[in-house]
Amino acid sequence: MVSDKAKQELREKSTSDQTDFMMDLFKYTDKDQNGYLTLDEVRGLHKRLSEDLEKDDFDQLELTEEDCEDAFRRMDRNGDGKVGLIEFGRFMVPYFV
Ligand SMILES: [Ca+2]
Ligand SMILES: [Ca+2]
Repeated sequence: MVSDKAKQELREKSTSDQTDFMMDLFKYTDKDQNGYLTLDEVRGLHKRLSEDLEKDDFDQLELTEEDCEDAFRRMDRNGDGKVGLIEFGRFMVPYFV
């Protein structure tokens, strides 16, 4: 599961609403709930979004499967093939400011 240290770091870098949003998105993406995202899970998020959202909303996202792979590689800073909450948070925070 997500460590307290990771949650702490997120809280310091973002407002509590943003933290909640990121935590929810992280949990939503982390399908097996082991506290790390894999490329398959990020690809799975893409698939689930495309199924959950109205087609028009999804088209507006302009999110392709290649974008997911690209985003995953950028999130996985230490290149171990897993993205923890800290890596995820560091990737997400710039989009909120
Ligand atoms: Ca996982
Ligand atoms: Ca990593």
